[in-house]
Amino acid sequence: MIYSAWIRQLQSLTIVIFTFIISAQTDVPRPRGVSLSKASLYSPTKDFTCFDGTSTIPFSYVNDDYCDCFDGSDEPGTAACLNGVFYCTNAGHRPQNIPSSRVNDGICDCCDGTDEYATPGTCSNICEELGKEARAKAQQLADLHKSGNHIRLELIEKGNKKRSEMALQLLQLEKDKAEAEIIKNEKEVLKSELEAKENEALQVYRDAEEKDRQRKAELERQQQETEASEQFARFDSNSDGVLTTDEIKVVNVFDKNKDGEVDQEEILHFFGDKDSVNMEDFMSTTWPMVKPLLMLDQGMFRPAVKEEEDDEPEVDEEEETQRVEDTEDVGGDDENIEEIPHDDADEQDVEPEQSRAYDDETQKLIDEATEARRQLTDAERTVREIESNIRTFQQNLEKDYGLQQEYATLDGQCLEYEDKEYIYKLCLFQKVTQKSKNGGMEVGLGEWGEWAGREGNKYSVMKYTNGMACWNGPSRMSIVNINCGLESKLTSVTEPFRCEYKIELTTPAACDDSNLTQEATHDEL
Ligand code: MAN
Repeated sequence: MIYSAWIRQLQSLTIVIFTFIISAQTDVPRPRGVSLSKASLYSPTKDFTCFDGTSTIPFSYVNDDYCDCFDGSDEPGTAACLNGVFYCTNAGHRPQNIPSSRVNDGICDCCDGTDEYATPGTCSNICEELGKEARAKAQQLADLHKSGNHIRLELIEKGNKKRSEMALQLLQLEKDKAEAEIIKNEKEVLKSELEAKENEALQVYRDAEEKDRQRKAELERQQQETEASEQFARFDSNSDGVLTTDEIKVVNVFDKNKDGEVDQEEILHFFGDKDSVNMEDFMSTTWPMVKPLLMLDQGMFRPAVKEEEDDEPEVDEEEETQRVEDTEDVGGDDENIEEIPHDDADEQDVEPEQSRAYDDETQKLIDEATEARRQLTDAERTVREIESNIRTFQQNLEKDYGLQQEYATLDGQCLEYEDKEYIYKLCLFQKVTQKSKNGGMEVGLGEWGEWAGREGNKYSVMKYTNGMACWNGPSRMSIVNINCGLESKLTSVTEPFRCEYKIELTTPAACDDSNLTQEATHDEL
């Protein structure tokens, strides 16, 4: 306690030095490290209240090199508080706020050297010099913005024109769409009408086809029947109308496993549990099992032969037009197996619809319906194309092209940048791509996303997202920083983080005088 009281007394002595050193650059008396705007908060005639309101201390405690306030507001001119703020006027250049912990630390932070007042001579005042440089730079920037602003104004004019033209075009497209839809509806009606007629005419052909199919099926059935009864007669050696096990035992084709005899198992297979089969059983059960074996033994299905008429064929032993030798299967004799008759005339009757010949009237109806279908397809395509154009126009009209449409004419403009390895391409408001100079495919580094500048300067940064997936990582994306320049060009492309690209773009669209003022204000601390 004694020690701290002694320190406090000692510090009081320095108050004169610390507290009442009035800034040389201004008439307003204020403690060291206090800005003009805060001077009124430090009144030597009153106690001082910490900025956070937590305590009130005698004014003599301000800048006494002892930290009394939690927020460090009592020690703006010393390094006593870790969180204090020291203000340097930097006359001739920009004023600055530095952490008061840097006061008298041997390092010159302020260009006027006031932060190192304990060791006069350590820091010289270089504010004039810096200020001059900064002013020259600012002037250059102002000049650039001024020249660029002319171009920007042109861009604004063109941008607004483009947008109003687009709005008009959109209106026109809506009208076109309405008309195209009327045409489409008409074509639909026409198509239905003509297709109904076409269908009616074709039904005649379809009916004929169906009749023909049924006739052929019947013919086929009859052929099967004839064939089966012939074979039955052949196997039924005593011609008693019943095929017995004894009769089939001597016919090789019933020897399914080709072991030289027709055994019980084989008889069971062909006759079921019966000792004999009549013609009816034979046709329905035995013949369908025997026929494939017979044909297999012959080594083939027989080639087609001509049939006299497409009527029910009258086939008997004498009239058989062709016979195929069957030396082994049917009892090993020379008996022939009749070939399955084939209706040659049928082939002309059923042809694929496309190649079928129609009568002139039907063909005319088909042609008219085909043309109506084609016209409807065209009309539908036209509507779709107009709709797609409408969508594009709507999307473009919804895009944010800056406060005054200054970026509108840049939409779709592509700019390239080459480094050692890649060629980068930014198509504004569309996408960013990267192509290796060693070949290979183009890699998408992002599609137009949004403006992403900080508050108050939204149009200074563009974000392109959802690029090609990074190997084992997220989608590639690109950030485009925009600065004023007399022409639109990319001045640098880097990849500060893997698959995150940083692009510097200059464009006259960003040469905005009011922006410049904002920036300048921002720099004034
Ligand atoms: C490619 C390029 C690079 C990227 C890697 C990630 O080589 O797109 O920019 O860093 O892929 O695998």
